[in-house]
Amino acid sequence: MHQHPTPPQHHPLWLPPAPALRGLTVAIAGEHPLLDTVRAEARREGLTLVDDPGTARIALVPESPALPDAGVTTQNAATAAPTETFTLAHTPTRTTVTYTDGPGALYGWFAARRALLTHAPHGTATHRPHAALRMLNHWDNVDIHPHMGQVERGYAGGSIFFERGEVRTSAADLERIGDYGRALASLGINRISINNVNVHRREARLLTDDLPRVAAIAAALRPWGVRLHLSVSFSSPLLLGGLDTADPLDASVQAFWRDAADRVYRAIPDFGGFVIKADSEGQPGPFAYQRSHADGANLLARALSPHGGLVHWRAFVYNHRQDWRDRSTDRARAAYDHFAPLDGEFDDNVIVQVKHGPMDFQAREPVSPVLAALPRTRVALELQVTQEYTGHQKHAVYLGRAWAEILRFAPFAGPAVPGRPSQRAAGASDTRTIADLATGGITAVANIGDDACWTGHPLAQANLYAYGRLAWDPQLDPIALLDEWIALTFAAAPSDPLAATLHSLLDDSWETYESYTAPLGVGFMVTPHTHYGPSVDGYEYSPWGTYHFADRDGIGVDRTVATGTGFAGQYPEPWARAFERPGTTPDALLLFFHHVPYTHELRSGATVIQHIYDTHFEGVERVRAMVDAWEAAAGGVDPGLFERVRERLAEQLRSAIEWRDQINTYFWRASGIPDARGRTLY
Ligand code: GCW
Repeated sequence: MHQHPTPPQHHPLWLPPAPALRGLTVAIAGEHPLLDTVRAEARREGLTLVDDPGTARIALVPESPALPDAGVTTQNAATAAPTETFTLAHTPTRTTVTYTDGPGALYGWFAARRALLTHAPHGTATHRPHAALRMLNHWDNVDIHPHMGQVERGYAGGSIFFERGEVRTSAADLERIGDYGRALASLGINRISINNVNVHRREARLLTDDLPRVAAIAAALRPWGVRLHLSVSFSSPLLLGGLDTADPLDASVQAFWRDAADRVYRAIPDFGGFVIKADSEGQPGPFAYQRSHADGANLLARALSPHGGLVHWRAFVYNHRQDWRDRSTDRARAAYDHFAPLDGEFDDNVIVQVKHGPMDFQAREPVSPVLAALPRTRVALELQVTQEYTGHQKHAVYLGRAWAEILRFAPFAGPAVPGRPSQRAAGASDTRTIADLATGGITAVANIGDDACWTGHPLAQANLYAYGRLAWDPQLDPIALLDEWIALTFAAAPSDPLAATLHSLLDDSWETYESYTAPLGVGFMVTPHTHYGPSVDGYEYSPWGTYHFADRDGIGVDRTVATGTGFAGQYPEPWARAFERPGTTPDALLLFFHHVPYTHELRSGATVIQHIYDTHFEGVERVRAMVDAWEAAAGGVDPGLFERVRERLAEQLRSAIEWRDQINTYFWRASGIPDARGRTLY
């Protein structure tokens, strides 16, 4: 067997050794494999284990002596028994965790640790996850893919799970995977899929030949309460089973999937299930057999259900071979058009996984209407932590604020009252948010790799942190989470100048990125294929369905019901009406819904063209300020980390200037309207 070199020492993420905990006494009562994990954690941190919870500085005590076994909830937390739950009583002299089950104890331990290290306010509160399923999807390939490399849309080196055509199972590899599991547990993430949703021939074999090695990965994650899922190919019966069909209604195909599921569960008894991208961007699916996506999903669901497994069936289905001349087809409509008619047809263990926006993880998109269109289906929200369209982990872009906005969007109610996110305009009776509607939980594409700092850009760790914490509790304030991440990672008190610098760098960095890239929600304008850097017309005459329709008079996509593609009509009221007219569409999304003249006046009062110039000039200045702020932090951080951030900020500035000049020049040439402030255009 090929011996892998020992991976380099990796960064401790937000869990560096905590001297402040050393020597504290801890009592941990109860028996459960995850309590053994907590005991090992306490020893690792140098705490003293005592028997008497009454005298301990930190005490973990069961709510009732009978612990349910390590088994799993698959229902939404709202209807499930209070599993994974704990009460944290944090006082000046004692921190007590009262837990309901093993996961509750594990999450309670990390919450206690966090409360002590961030000097959280004293008090008592019960914590339960908003959703039972909190997941990450890795787009890791086993083989190095000729176009996509080891990790598709990965910006942090190779995969921690695979290397050069093999599953990684050396002691060092499994240790790193365990450390990853530990970081996930500290946030409350309880599921990961380890391979890319584009399943090539080699990756299909994870389901067969590689199972013993996949089982070793599952074993490394198990002490952290993280269950493993695999992405599968709909064509597996042909690729692995020697059949000549993958038709979901064919008995031999059904038997193939039953056998496959039985085999996986023999190797991995707590296996999570299958993730699948079908009939999308060239992946095989049920359409080839004139079957529906419900037929396809239920095929896998029935094979998994005897074992309690789940199918995550992605709703990212659209025509990627569109003719750009065809103005009637709108990619934004596709997921709804495919899936809304199937509501009610999916088995209980199917989760339809929906990207947060109707297009594709742009820096700004409206929230997908699909999440409000499937009341009788379990739906999961899919976010993207890896920065495919948000700067490739070369640009510092903190996405917590973007995700909080998505999670709090209330499709059946108007916008929230400013400053009071839980309050809606008068008259709204159904105030359910996207987080409430995502009864199948929350998932996201991971941003880590075998890079020593895990995420390429050290500051991109903040995104993984915020994602995990928001998946647990979507009401958390993303900016408070940023400060929490800073405090834990850099052991920096809020008064520390380093904490202030990091905060200022990341705080509104999403809006900064948005300001110097594609304007007003129009999206794309990126270099085709790589999706890094500007190319205004890069996708304009392509088959991918991502157009901006800029001409000499105006720009934007008419998606209204009255005169456009009708996409706005996929929303329930009051949003359908709001998006139908430019005057009631939020400025940030104007060009997603409307084609308007460059002279169109935004709700902000600026014209579209002047807004483009202003934001692009300002965006670059904001990046310049980030560069300066970081220079001033020299000496206060580890020199290696300082250099890496510095080098990436330099690239961010170069790239922001490139974006500014290409976007501004393009629209000046197209419109012939000069910048009101006379700044340089080319
Ligand atoms: O965002 C696009 C990416 C593809 C990806 C696809 C998907 C895994 O460009 O690389 O493929 O979405 O989500 O399936």
